[in-house]
Amino acid sequence: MKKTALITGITGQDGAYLAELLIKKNYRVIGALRRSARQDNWRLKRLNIDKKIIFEELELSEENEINRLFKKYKFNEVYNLAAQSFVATSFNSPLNTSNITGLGVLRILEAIRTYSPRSKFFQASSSEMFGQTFENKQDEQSKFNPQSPYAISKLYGHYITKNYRKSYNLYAASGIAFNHESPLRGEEFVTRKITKGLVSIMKGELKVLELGNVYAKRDWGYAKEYAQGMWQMLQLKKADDFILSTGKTYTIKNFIDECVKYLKMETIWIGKNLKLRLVNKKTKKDLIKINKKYFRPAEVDYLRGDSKKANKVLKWKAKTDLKGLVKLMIDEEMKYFKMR
Ligand code: NAP
Ligand code: F7E
Repeated sequence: MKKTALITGITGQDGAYLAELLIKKNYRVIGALRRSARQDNWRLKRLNIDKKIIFEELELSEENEINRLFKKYKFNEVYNLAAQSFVATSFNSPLNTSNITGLGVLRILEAIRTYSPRSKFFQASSSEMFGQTFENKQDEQSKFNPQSPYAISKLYGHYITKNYRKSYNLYAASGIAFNHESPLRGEEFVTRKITKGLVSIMKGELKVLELGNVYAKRDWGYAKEYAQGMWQMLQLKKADDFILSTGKTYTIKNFIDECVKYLKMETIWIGKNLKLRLVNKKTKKDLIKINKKYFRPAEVDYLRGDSKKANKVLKWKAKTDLKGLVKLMIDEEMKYFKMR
């Protein structure tokens, strides 16, 4: 019998990779998307899977829409990937973020409890929940200290998932994923902003790229591998929480250096902090500048995950390192630049 899976956030980066994986595994994939005038499903088209998904409308703030789906289908697995996922936006839209990223999780859990208690549930938790951390590496036991409305909403989603697991004996698992990137990453996130920005500069379509705090450190992995980890979390006998991470951490500045190296651009850094600039070695023209408008009201300075548990129990390990990730992202940036 074919398994049926619901993926909320099917139009996002992770939704696309997870759908690709489940289709390969012969699942019937129900992709939940919210109504939008400019729905083009570019990620699903790029992976050539847009025709293999059954689309259903679902707005995470609407309980009725969620319940309707659970009455219509019997889901073996439910992956909740939908969220207002951009940390910077969460400072401007804290209520919407709390409603979607936080309470949205509860709406789905309530639908599962009421209509489908045997469905296995995956919640996309986030390393942002650790926030300002004082530990060298963060694992499943580390203290949470969230720094944004986004992270606080994710923490609510994380705890309500644990609570429904315990109170109602649901199979409800949480994957605490550290940053994962890919050519399908949204352009507002810093890695994609950099790969797209630098390629546009090389091609003469952009003069200067403006960024915020390039001294922050992140543990960046490859999103496709993280989708695999999410699926593995729902194949166990008992639901649990797992960290997905690479265990390595780099500054945004390190990420830029890796990109510049791969693109063979002759550049040097001049100045520091707000005056920091990346300039063309020959012409001395600015290529990257710092703009205060990209700084956040509260920053997360350092994240580095410890995935020992996922490694031991799931046999999951991140394989792609920073260099490999940069190559993947820039190669595809170049390919689609040529095709325009
Ligand atoms: P993403 O690319 O921003 O995708 C978010 C998805 O949520 C999109 O499909 C979006 O639809 C949908 N969505 C937003 N608001 C919605 C609403 N009100 N109702 C229904 N759907 C809505 O995010 P991602 O990078 O794939 O991440 C997937 C999940 O993992 C998110 O929950 C994110 O918070 C979490 N996470 C991500 C990372 C990471 O590094 N990528 C790390 C930890 C946790 P539209 O296309 O219509 O906007
Ligand atoms: O920022 C700094 C910024 O927006 C990373 C989401 O997927 O991962 C993501 O959240 C860092 C921050 O990702 C710019 O201040 C500097 O320190 O790429 P980001 P994020 O905030 O880490 C977590 C795990 C999630 O759960 C989230 O959903 O880069 N930074 N300059 C900048 N960031 C952006 N976006 N733009 C800049 O110009």
